[in-house]
Amino acid sequence: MGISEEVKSELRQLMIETPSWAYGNSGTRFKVFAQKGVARTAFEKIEDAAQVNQFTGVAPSVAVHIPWDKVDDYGALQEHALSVGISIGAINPNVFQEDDYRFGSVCNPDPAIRRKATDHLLECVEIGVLTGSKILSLWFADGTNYPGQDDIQARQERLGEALRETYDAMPSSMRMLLEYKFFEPSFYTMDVPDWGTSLLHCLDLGERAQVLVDTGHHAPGTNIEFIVANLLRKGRLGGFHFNSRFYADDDLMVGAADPYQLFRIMNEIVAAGAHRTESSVAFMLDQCHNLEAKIPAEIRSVMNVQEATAKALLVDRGALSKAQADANVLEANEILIDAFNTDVRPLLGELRQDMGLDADPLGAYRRSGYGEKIVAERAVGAAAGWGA
Ligand code: PSV
Ligand code: MN
Repeated sequence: MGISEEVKSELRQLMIETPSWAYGNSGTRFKVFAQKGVARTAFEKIEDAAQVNQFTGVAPSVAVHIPWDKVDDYGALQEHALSVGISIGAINPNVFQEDDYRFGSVCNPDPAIRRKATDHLLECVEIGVLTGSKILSLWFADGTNYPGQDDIQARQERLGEALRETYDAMPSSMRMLLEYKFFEPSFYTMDVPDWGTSLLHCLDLGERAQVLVDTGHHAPGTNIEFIVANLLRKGRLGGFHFNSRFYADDDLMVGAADPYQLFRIMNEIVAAGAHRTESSVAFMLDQCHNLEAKIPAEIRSVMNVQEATAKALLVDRGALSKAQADANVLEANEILIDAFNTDVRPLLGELRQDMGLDADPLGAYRRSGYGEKIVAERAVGAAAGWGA
């Protein structure tokens, strides 16, 4: 097999999950700008996610957020997904948008509120079972704004208790991913601010608890690939929330701000073979398209992840190992840079044609008329969104 055939066959294995919330209206705390044709229901978000899969061929699942995607019949939601060629991916409980959660959810000093939050996590385990999902993806806005506001250690204990109860309720086919975020909405302490805290809880829980790395959740300058490498070594990298950021948790299209960082992350993934079908690392997007059209933005993002991965697959690993063993710093660095600077777009075009797809997913989507169709069909009724 020639190098490009090898790269293509590896690339075919990389699947990327898109988030239902990317298809709803979103914004900043200053303004949500409504877009025409935006999905009104969880069912329509799934139809939009199916478009991304149709044109890229590698986005076969959609993550849901509960209650944003709450429906009466989750079996029907799953069937709808299957009927448009995709499946329901990670279930994301939402315990951050009710007045009760002002001082936290599972870390709240009030046991009644902790009970309510944990019950929601348990409900999401059930929803996972009903929809055939294999991932419960947890993120907590919990934390404090002022020193002394609450007992840091007690909050960790409360968190551990809720996670334990939830973990024990999961079927053996389900994994729990625990996402960290260094600040926002809490400004003094977040209860899960970093990968160390997440990993400590995962180690306590068991093998099916793993860390989720949201690329926008680090202090500027953090070496994310180093975190990825360490979690991979220990089998505790559960997955990603890909997005890119210039300043904080900007939730912009992955690869838009710093394609070289995305390449360095995917280089660690490829080095460990974690892009392959047998890997359990979940490659998910977590983005909000406040200005740009949503479906093509998700298509673009999937393509960006594929491009970074293709470049990582082009790294000459044999030559790199030799240069590293010889402590040939310049040569080793050049090998990475050479791969990063390769234009992989023709190769990806070929791969798509091999898969029976259009070489140009964005052009094909635009020509399909789906964008115009949803503007016409969804003119009446309220668009989905989380009203930020
Ligand atoms: C929090 O900022 C976060 O990254 C979590 O993953 C949430 O589920 C998601 O964003 C909501 O947009
Ligand atoms: Mn996230």
